[in-house]
Amino acid sequence: NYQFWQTQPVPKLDEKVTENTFIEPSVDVTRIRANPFTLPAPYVWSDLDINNEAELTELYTLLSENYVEDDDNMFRFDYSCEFLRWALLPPGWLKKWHCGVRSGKGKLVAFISAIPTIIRVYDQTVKMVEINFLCVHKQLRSKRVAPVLIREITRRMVEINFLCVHKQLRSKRVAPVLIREITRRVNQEGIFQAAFTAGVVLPKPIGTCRYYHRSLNPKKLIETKFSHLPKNMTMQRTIKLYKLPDAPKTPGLTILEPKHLEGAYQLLTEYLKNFDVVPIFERADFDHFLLPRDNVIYSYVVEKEGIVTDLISFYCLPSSVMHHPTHKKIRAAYSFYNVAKTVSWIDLMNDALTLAKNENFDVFNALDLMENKTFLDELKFGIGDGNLQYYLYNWKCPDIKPEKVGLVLQ
Ligand code: YNC
Ligand code: MG
Repeated sequence: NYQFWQTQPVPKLDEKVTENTFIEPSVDVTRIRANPFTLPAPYVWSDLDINNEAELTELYTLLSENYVEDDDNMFRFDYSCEFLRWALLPPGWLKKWHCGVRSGKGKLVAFISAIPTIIRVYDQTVKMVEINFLCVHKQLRSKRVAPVLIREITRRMVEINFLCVHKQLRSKRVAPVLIREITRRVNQEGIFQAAFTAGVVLPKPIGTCRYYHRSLNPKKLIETKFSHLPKNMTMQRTIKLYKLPDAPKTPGLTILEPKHLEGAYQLLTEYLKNFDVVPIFERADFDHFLLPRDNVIYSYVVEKEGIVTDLISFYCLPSSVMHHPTHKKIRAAYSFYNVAKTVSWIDLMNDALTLAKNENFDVFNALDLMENKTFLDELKFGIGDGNLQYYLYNWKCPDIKPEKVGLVLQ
């Protein structure tokens, strides 16, 4: 198992890590392989120009039809074009890190991206990339027929012989080629570590977080089977249970504007010192990721006499509802970076929920990281299914508990 991952500089799943250090030493960039890895014919590499509306739309289409789905294949992430521009064009972005694959006919069939970042892990601060949007078109994925055959033959308890899968059904194993190729392109820039998250378990998570969901529009969530009507509850009682105030309660709470950036930046930078894996934002990165953009990123501060004392932010990531006659999308807000200094977490995040409700979101999602466990129950969040695993590439460190994770990726 882990045919690919066992060849990579990552700890074994059962390894107990006590050091905090790289796995393979960095090498001189002149020694990095100069040529791209070979794709199976007739596929070819094709970097995407995210600033070009037509190419961005091609990426949007690939992801909206083939990216991450829930375990029951009812919902699929629907990252918007504006969101992809925000996530893929931060300060220091490179076109060669927007790595696409096209078919013989020129259709975009796979993608992987890297963006530059600085990550602090415990007491080590390391230049890294964040890897995201790994996607292979459904028709090109491993069909994984062999395991099904093996399971069936084992069930019948006969001798295993003549195991054969038609070539067209065999795994093209495109994902490992994408990962090796983006690694090569990142290494070419003198970077040898990466951070990423995934729903699947690979060797080896540095931490495991859980998603929680807070209904804002329970009727629609129930109609789409995102959630279900609790036993002994009517729709009317459920709607009442999740009702929020008409407006936020904290005095001085306002939309984050350019004049707040320096104060908000200092506030978050200081706050992130409390955690064991965090991004080290430079001012330009902070401005890029926190300045509000409609339908992408929503940020608010508490300001008193020009001093920024508290911060709220959440990003907008809708999901397509795959098989519903009328509801086509769920509009979800995802908690991003928040700091509660002069108000309680409960009061601050109740305002966050109210702001999200008023921006027409159907649900507010948060991971159980940083100090989030202090408000999830009280504010009526329910636990989600499945974990979000945090990974570092070519780095090993002791396990990090969710409440010590201070990194939120898109
Ligand atoms: C995954 N999410 O285990 P083994 S998250 C990493 N991240 O390898 P094949 C993954 N590896 O077990 P398929 C992975 N999912 O043999 C699977 N794998 O060692 C591993 N889904 O490849 C898997 N997007 O081509 C196995 O699989 C190998 O055709 C199998 O393609 C996989 O963006 C995939 O969930 C995920 O589009 C592309 O299923 C496809 O099935 C798909 O036979 C829907 O691959 C969308 C989806 C993933 C979202 C994400 C983070 C990605 C991180 C990648 C790792 C980066 C490493 C650091 C590189 C830079 C380093 C520097 C410096
Ligand atoms: Mg494949």
